Amino acid sequence: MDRTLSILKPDAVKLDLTGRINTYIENSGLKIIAQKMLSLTEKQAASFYHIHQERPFFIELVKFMTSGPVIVQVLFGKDAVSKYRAIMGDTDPKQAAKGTIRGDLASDISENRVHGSDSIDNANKEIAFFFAEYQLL
Ligand code: IDP
Ligand code: MG
Repeated sequence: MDRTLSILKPDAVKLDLTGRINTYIENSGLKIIAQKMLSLTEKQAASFYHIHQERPFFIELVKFMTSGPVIVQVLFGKDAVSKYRAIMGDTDPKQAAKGTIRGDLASDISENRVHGSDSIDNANKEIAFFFAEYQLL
């Protein structure tokens, strides 16, 4: 069993998609063991996404992630990291399979509804980040 860090991004909150997204998560067998609505500061968003700081979309990404409240979650279960990546679907919703969160509920690569950790190591780092900033767990 392991844990992964999920963020329902500002677009998901704005469009009232959080209940539907949680249904995808719960139907996959993953447990939502922590969940908190919060607003990221620019500093927090930039720090969270620091691995992308050289990418051309970095400024746009930080602006988007601070454009409204998000819901940060910790998901728990067997192979939680890879299972959540699978039900999220491809980063680009146009490439994402039907039946996935992004395939069904998103259309734009920059506003793709959800974040999920991409490795167990990064999941632990991301959970620790939100614990330190917000006592999420
Ligand atoms: P991931 O969210 O599937 O792990 P990453 O490559 O880690 O994808 O990118 C982080 C986030 O940056 C994406 O979810 C998306 O919001 C944004 N992003 C990635 N690629 C692009 C792009 O080409 N244009 C605009 N935004 C992008
Ligand atoms: Mg990523």
